[in-house]
This record gives sequence, C-alpha cells and structure tokens, in this order.
Amino acid sequence: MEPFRIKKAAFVTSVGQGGGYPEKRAAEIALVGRSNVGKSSLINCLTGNGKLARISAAPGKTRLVNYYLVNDSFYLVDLPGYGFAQRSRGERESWGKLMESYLTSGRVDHLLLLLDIRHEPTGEDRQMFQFLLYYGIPFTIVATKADKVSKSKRQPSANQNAKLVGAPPWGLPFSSETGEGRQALLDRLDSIVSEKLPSSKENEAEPLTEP
Ligand SMILES: Nc1nc2c(ncn2[C@@H]2O[C@H](COP(=O)(O)OP(=O)(O)OP(=O)(O)O)[C@@H](O)[C@H]2O)c(=O)[nH]1
Ligand SMILES: [Mg+2]
Repeated sequence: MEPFRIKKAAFVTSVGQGGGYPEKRAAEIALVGRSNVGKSSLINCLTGNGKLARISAAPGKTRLVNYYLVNDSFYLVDLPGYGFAQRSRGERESWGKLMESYLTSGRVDHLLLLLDIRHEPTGEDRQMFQFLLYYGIPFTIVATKADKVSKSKRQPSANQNAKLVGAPPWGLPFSSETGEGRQALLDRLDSIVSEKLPSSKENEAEPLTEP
C-alpha cells in the first residue's frame, strides 16, 4: 500500500456549547486525553504544520471543539483535555457538557485516546475508555511523548498503558517531537477513512442484479 500523505490541512471552525457543528460531509476522527498529553501537538505533527493547532506548556490550552479538514476527506477534531486540576467546578461542568454532547452526537467515527507513555493512566483515563466502550465508538490508543522514554521501553509501555486503561494491550508509541509513529498513524487513519467512505468508484459500481 502507498504510504498515506497529507496534501492539505486547514482549520474549519471552533464549536462551543452553543453548537454550530459543520455539515457532516467527511469522516470524523477525534482526539481525547488528559490536558497536556499532546493532542494539539499530534495534529500539528501529522499535518506537518506547527502552527495549525495552538499548543501550550500550560494545560488547558484547547477550550473548544476545533475542526481541521484534511485532504478534503476527513476531519481531525481537537478536543479540550480533562484532568486539569486548576479548573474551577464551573469550568469542569461545562467541559463535561461539551464533551458529552459531542461524543453522543453520533458524529464521531473514530477516537484516538492519547495516554502519556511515561505515566500510568488515571481514573479519568479509565472513565473515558469506559465511556467510549459504552457508546461503541471505535478507538486507537496512542502513547504520546515516546521520545521521553528509552527506545526499548516504548512499545512495552504503550501496551501496558493500553492494558491498564482497560483496552486490548496494544498502543501506538508516538512522538510529536521526533515524528516516531507518524506514518504508522497516518496509514491507520487512511484505512479507517477509506472503510468509512467507499471510494467514488465503488459508488458508481453497477448495482448487483439478481441472477
Ligand atoms: N517531548 C515531547 N513533548 C511533547 C510532545 N507532544 C507534546 N509535547 C509538549 O506537551 C505540552 C502540551 O502539548 P499540547 O499539544 O498543547 O497538549 P494538549 O493535549 O493539546 O493540551 P490541552 O489543549 O490543554 O488539552 C507542550 O509543551 C508540548 O510541546 C512529544 O511528543 N514529546
Ligand atoms: Mg490542546
């Protein structure tokens, strides 16, 4: 299979609690995970545009549901992170409402659940995993900041974190700093998107006739 390439990626819109989601004309792949785990950085790394999504060393940078359209064929959706202790109760509640309305909207086709490769998953990570199981949302576990652990520990730590969150014991080690795991993730997204959206050739195929 040809390695998948991103030819273009552009910001589409930001959505808050008031709604205003874009027309559902492309597959949606959304990123969830703790604040500061590297969701926005992963989008920038995948798209090769360091300025596309706002990133910050301080947790809580992404506050809205941000849509990026890739190759005119699928959306990457950046979500605000959870587990950010400094947030007020009101902020946590509005985060919960925003996430719940997005994740139960039936719009999301695949979730990337990001877990920091260095740390054991938290109770909130496990809750998020239970939530996506409950709603039957297909997922991939991505172990971020892989550059922070030695090479020999990367795959075992990614697998262990997937297991600890309650998922089958496989995670994809990923680093936005070095690009490790980038092509593997792109190829995975490509196969997710092509299964979701039959190619135009298939759409144009002659209808099957009864023998
Ligand atoms: N070493 C290393 N640092 C990373 C990596 N990915 C992200 N970071 C750093 O981690 C911090 C947080 O990154 P963000 O991408 O803003 O994290 P986020 O998950 O979008 O955070 P919120 O928007 O608060 O939910 C930044 O300082 C990044 O530079 C990585 O692969 N390796
Ligand atoms: Mg962010």
